[in-house]
Amino acid sequence: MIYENILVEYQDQIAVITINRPKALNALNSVTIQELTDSFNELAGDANIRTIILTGSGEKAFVAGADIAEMSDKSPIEARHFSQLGHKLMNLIEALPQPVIAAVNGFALGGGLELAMACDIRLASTNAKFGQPEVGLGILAGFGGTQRLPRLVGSGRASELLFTTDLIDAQEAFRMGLANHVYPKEELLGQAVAMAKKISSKAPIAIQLTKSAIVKGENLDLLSGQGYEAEVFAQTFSTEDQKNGCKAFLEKRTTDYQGR
Ligand code: CO8
Repeated sequence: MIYENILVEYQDQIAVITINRPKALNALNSVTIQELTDSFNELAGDANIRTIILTGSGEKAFVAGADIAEMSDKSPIEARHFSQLGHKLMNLIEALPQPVIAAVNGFALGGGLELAMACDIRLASTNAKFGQPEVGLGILAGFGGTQRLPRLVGSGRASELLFTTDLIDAQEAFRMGLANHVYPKEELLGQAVAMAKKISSKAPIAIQLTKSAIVKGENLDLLSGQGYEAEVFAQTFSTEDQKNGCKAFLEKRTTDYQGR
């Protein structure tokens, strides 16, 4: 598929999606949100792709937020629709069979941070900056920021970021648990690919079910989460990969997982 605002590249079992509006610091307009939705939907059905990396083009930004120029004149009804369009994309990322790594290569603000938070893992470059500037524009973090940020960093720290609009740097994001690792800018994508390769070498169905247990577990009490975990644990025992993986360990050899 040809896209206007994103690039999709493939490296073996890894897909790299690059948001490509560098002149607008990769701001999310509705076309970009729709293209991201379409590309993730396409990748969801591609069993050859085991891990996805999401990043931004240019020197400065991952994503500097929703497109303020497009958004500013919306009516309340249009704003709700825009918010729902964003939610649909973020929820799709969480529901994907493959893990998604956000390679945050600069500003991740507003909708950009919300997009990164919908990914499973966030890696940051040293120049990355994170923040939720929305209340400084008279709006609020309407792509899931009021929900995902407190879940990720706790309500006190989330409230501070959401109320003050202060930006934090990559090291602070790392300390809060918002970024898993921080790398020099020129190493970020390579490190993301290295992590994606490691993930892609494991059993894909086990990874998919682990992801779904993590995502689902966020919204469940411990006992219900354990109930779901037992279900998906059982499901792995109907896969060839479980038989081969356990057998390979006992025979002191490695195996290539087939995703079945
Ligand atoms: N939307 C549209 N255009 C943008 C955006 C944006 N979010 N961010 C930057 N741009 C554009 C600038 O307008 C500028 O364009 P031009 O060259 O045509 O003037 C270009 O990108 C470069 O930006 P700057 O010149 O401002 O670059 P600086 O290095 O000086 O500053 C900043 C970089 C600090 C990132 C600055 O651009 C900035 O503050 N951007 C806005 C950040 C922001 O407020 N983001 C939150 C947006 S709101 C949001 O995300 C809501 C999500 C939930 C929506 C719910 C829907 C109901």
